[in-house]
Amino acid sequence: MPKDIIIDCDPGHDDAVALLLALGNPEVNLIGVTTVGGNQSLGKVTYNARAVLEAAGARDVPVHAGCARPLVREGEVAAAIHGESGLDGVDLPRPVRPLGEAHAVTWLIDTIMAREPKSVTLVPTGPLTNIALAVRLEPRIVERVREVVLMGGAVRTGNWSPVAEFNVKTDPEAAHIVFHEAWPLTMVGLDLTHQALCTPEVQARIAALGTDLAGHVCNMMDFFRAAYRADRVFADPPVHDPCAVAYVIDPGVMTTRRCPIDVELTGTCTAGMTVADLRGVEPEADACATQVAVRLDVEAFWDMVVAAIAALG
Ligand code: PIR
Ligand code: CA
Repeated sequence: MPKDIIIDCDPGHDDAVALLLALGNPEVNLIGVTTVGGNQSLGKVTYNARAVLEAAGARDVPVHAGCARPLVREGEVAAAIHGESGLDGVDLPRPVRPLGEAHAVTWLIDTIMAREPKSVTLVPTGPLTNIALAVRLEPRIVERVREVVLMGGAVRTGNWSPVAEFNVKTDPEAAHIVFHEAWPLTMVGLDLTHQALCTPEVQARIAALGTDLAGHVCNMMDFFRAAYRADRVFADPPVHDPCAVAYVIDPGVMTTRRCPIDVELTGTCTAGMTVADLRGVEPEADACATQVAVRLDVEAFWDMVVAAIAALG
């Protein structure tokens, strides 16, 4: 039985690949997509989410727009890395199906509460604003959700500050709420996702599929690579967000370490940092609900992504 998942995202080149992996892999069933202001404005990322689904032929997956800005702080976009549209470098078909009417937060709550307990996995790949609001509005979702597997945070080096990652750093108060709830939570942060590099070899495998969709992915990766190269840290772009989906599909694709994780809110140079307590022996699952992803099986990961794009035709 495939696992039901909801991706809460801000597409975004890597969010787009996360959506494709979820759509093309038989182990997961994408029951809906919610969007949040992050990489670009809410309007732009919501359009992009719909366009990606359209390009993948997924016309029946609902999209619901959520929060336009963080809970407390001013919004910040990542135009330097994702462009003015949030998904620069690719020309996707115009989405035809209308946007879902309900706000993402109400839709998330209603969907989770209406389904079998512990059947829905949440996969946030943007700032955690929608998820934080949902859990405050309806705390019972904590018990109903199967698990939360999110892309965000960093134990070691950040990307939006020396120690903080974009999704957590742009809405740390929301992240604080989400990390402190009792649901099982896996943090797939930069420590893991910086291993998921779209090398020319990987991209050649995607290009060789020869489909329109594979062509779109290659165009996205060309833009993403150029943007990352401008920073002169990465020769190839780390494709963050599909790593979280990959973990839901097969937890064996990465190693994890169980540990308490807190979110820094007040530090003068550390706001938005995820502070993982790695001291001492690893706690048991019943004593600690959070874990951090550490090492990726890079081959297995890209095999999964290529197979999913192939399956979508
Ligand atoms: C990626 C992102 C934001 C900024 C940079 N520099 C790179 C987006 C990705 O979509 C991913 O979800 C997360 N935020 C990585 O920090
Ligand atoms: Ca993202």
